[in-house]
Amino acid sequence: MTAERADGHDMGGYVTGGAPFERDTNYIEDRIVADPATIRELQPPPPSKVGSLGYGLAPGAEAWPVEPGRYRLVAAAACPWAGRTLIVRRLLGLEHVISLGRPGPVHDARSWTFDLEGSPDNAGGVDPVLGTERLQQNYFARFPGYPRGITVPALVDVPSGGVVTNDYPQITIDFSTQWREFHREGAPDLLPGERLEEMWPVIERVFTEVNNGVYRCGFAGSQEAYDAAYARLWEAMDWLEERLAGSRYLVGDTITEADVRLFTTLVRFDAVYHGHFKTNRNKLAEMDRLWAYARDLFQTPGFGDTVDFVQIKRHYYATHTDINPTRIVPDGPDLSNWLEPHGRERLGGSPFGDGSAPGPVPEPERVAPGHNPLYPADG
Ligand SMILES: N[C@@H](CCC(=O)N[C@@H](CS)C(=O)NCC(=O)O)C(=O)O
Repeated sequence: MTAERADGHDMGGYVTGGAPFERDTNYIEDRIVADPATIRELQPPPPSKVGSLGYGLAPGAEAWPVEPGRYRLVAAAACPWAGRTLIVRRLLGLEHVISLGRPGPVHDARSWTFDLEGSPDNAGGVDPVLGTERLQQNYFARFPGYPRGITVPALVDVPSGGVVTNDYPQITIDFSTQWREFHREGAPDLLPGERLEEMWPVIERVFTEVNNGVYRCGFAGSQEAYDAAYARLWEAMDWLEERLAGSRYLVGDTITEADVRLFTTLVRFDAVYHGHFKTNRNKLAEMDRLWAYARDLFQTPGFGDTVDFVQIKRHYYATHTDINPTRIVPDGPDLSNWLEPHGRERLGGSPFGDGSAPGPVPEPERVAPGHNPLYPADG
């Protein structure tokens, strides 16, 4: 990050002095769709920070065709927004049609680098499919001098090497709706038609108050902004704690897109947000229902098996040098508790409804031993 960035953060990184944190939600809004001609005919979507369903292209955006093997998802395991795409890709079984490029956990002012330690994929610090060292090169291949954040997740067109979209709120929706032909057998319906009306307001509130709420605490530029952000976050956490009393999942009795979006924040909560972002009224592990719910998801194939706690901690503590100038990564907390029984089965429901769980994670994408209690260092 630099001071010249179009999103204006000016305190050497992520914090704008004296001000509340404002997320830059301007994306490359192109979409990869099953039927480009039809999508071009549909009405443009209303402004949204959570994506849209049933609408056409945003003004100025282009439609790209769904095509197996053509696109590469660049997703750092560290990042919660990228984490959504990793989970949904796996739940739907899209690994065989959309390949995965994995940057290391830390990026500098010039962006994410393909230097993931221990990954055979990235030997020599170059993505083996894209041939680039930095994701910035793929942004520049499409838009020379691209002035905004070089962010993950990004979908890259392999033949041209250019980024097609980094519009993460839309990417997972399009995985569900546009790539249907390539979903695995037994893939869950993460956007069930009969639940959408209930789901959108939940997704919206989870985004503004929780997903983004933790960042609002962490990157607050004044005591006042932090205090307000903290109160706002915990009001939403208390709402979720209540909401999860009667039903196993956030919306209904099977997993949906809403659960994916909440999970990526909850799984980072005690590991980083509680300390690094000062969201410390209490730990997630001290909230009975939310904690049991988060463990339930963690233990569901497709969720916990995408989580790399070592990369997550390293990313936050070493990248946000304005709030952690020493870049020291804390040793704690003990994360083995994610595997404790959750007891949520008694609420009924089942994660995949009429479908089935995804199989094991393909070997090259497996989280390294010791980075997640599902894959112990000595196992
Ligand atoms: N750009 C999006 C979300 C994606 C995002 O922020 N990803 C982070 C990692 S968690 C990133 O790539 N940051 C690089 C940067 O901002 O330079 C937003 O701010 O809403």
